[in-house]
Amino acid sequence: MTASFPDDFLFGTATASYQIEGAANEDGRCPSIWDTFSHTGHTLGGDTGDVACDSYHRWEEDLDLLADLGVDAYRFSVAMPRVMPVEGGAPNPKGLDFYERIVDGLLARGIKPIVTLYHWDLPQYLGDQGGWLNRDTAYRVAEYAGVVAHRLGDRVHTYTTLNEPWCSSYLSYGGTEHAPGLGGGPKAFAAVHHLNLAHGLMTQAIRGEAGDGPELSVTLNLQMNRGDADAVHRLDLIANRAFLDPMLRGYYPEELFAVTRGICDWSFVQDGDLEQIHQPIDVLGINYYSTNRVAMSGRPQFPQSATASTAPGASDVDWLPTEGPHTDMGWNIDPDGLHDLLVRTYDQYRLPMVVTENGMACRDELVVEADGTKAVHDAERIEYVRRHLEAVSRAMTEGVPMRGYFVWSLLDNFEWAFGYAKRFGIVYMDYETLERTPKDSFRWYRGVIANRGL
Ligand code: IFM
Repeated sequence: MTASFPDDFLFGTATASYQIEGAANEDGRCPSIWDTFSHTGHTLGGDTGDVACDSYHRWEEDLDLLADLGVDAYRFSVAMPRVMPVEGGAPNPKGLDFYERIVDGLLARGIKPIVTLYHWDLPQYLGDQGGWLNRDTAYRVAEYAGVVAHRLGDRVHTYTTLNEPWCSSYLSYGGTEHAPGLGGGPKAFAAVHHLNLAHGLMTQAIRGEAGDGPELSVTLNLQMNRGDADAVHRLDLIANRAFLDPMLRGYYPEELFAVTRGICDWSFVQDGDLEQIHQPIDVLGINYYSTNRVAMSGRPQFPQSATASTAPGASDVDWLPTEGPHTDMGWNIDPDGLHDLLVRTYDQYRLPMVVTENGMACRDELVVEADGTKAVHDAERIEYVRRHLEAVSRAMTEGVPMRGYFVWSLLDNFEWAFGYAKRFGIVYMDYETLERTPKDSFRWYRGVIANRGL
């Protein structure tokens, strides 16, 4: 074996509500900012999450796939629009029932539920009041977290407050790539802070309702940047430390204020906020796909119109072309980057970690074999996952406490602004028939899990 993992290491796969559930108008669910965004021409081909993988109806089939795969844990997200569909109203029992069925269905199959509470599908009624630019959103989302924790309690192994707040702030309010696509440049810093505040309030609400049994965590897509040292440092402050430091150390770095002077006065940070944000958590989730090559651009920090070619949140930095090979997303393949990121993050923050997402978009093709069975031969994805698991194992050998690894994703699904054009699943989705076909990577990963190693 080139890498082996302990028995308590969690092998799993991950998904998110809006990306797989569909059933957008059922059982009382209200629209989210992603329904609005996708229905107003902001996604490739006008794709929406209306049907997606229809997991809202086919959840048992999906849980059976997980059981067949032999995973230790499954990471999925709860949709606030299902649970709190009416502004100021009572929780929706049908929404809570749905997630309870999933949790109980997982437990019945011997699979640990890992619940993400916010994976970007903010109710539109909160979006209408400014979304994450509005401080009140943090309090509403924390209330919802408490409602979910009250119902699901300690049946959940780990509650994750937020998924990738970098995306739900910079890409969503600074840039235009993600809902609501505000394109407000430095306005995104208010969203950053309110997401941080939500994280702190959510952890307290979850602990209050679910007790000390479940683990608490947050998932960050920390950047691993290479290239010009000034640019790397600038992005470390804006993309990484703007979240890590308040959550895990209780402060914003002074240098972050310095590099944003003149464009953001941070007056939205109120007395006592940092104490609220800085709450004990058990494990840090890391989503990792690729690395960036960066350089200072010579442009001023934050012209109002940041473009996709600039680093969101830092318009004075350019993202340069990276060395190949690249995935179908155009992202470079750099497993050493994962190793280096895990080692660096542990050196600085000393928390156990779990890779909550890692995987590859490929141009998968469904083929019909001579015997009539359907298959997808995704050797590239197998190689990608194998090399990244080796990188995790290397970090562990060097003393980094890694608790698990989750492939993104169980199913091909709605890839946000790219709609259904990008396939990350280890199970192929036929979007016409909604038939699920396990790919070669599914069978390969099953072997890895069974052998506890490569
Ligand atoms: O599909 C997304 C997921 O929702 C968040 N992390 C990155 C994935 C691939 O882009």
